[in-house]
Amino acid sequence: EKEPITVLVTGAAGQIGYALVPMIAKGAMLGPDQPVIIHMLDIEPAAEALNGVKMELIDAAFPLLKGIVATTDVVEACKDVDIAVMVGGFPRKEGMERKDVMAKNVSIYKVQASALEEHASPDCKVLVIANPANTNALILKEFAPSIPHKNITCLTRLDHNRALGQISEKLYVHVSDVKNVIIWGNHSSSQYPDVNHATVSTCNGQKSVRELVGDDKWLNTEFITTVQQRGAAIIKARKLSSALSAASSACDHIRDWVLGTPKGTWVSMGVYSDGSYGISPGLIYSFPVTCEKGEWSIVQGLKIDEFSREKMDSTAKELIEEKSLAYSCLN
Ligand code: NAX
Repeated sequence: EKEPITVLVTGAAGQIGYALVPMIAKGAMLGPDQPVIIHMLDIEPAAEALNGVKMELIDAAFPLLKGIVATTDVVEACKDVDIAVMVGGFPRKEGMERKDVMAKNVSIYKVQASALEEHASPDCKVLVIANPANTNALILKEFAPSIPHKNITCLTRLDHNRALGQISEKLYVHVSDVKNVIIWGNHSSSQYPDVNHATVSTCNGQKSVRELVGDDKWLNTEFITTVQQRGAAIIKARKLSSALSAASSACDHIRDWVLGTPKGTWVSMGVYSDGSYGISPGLIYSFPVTCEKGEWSIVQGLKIDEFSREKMDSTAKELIEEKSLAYSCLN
């Protein structure tokens, strides 16, 4: 039997946490033959609820689950962690300024970065989900300088999967036959869902999504805004934000990162920009990536038209603003 992999979930008593931990324990994140140990961190007011989640994990008798730690102690939570999924954060409440929310998250991510740096496995892979996800990931990177920057990512896979879902619904094809959409930029409504390189597998081979849809107007307007605003639509319908789809996409993100993307397929991940596609280095920006042997690389050489260029730059601009807001909270 394989050695267990230790996965930390912060904010584990919350909605996404509740959907995510059973998926991890069932092998949806690391594979059906990979034993796991789950560490769950939350804050003191949620300690009792967190313990309830632990009780349910015990009651579910998951064969792959080899250990559970439920704690409010950051150091205990981070100890020997191989994968850290950062779901905990401070949500924006009514009447709060953007800057105040940023300040709260900056201080949370600063502390958790240091704990990961000191106590996690040296090659720990980090996925930040809590919003503002890209900027929280950047803060984490700044305060955990000994964790390789390639190990720090944020979640835009949910947006990627939402884009696949919209194309599948439009074309009446199965979602697993659609691939290579791209989410560029920030996990916010400024993101740019791009279908220019996306394809559908048909009995006559791969066909371009743009040709099959045959409606550039829809693709350039409604499709984009539907994906950008999907989070808000879920809140309106459920009176709660997306949880099961976020948890499932987090599993997809880690699974593909660790086990590799299928040949000819890329996915979207928020990663540290190296200047590819003219995006300022030093931002955590969502790019198309392929993964092999536990490492992602940005897909190179895609043709970018003027329409895309403008949208890619405007979401980068928002990230530059968020970055300077975050840095102003450090002083
Ligand atoms: P919940 O409010 O249900 O859960 C958050 C949990 O985090 C709570 O249990 C809270 O006590 C805990 N927490 C707060 N501060 C903490 C700290 N310092 N350390 C550890 N735990 C802490 O929110 P939920 O719906 O689960 O969403 C979690 C985060 O995901 C939010 O920031 C949300 O905006 C973000 N999302 C990001 C998505 C993405 O694609 N990147 C999509 C889904 C989601 O909206």
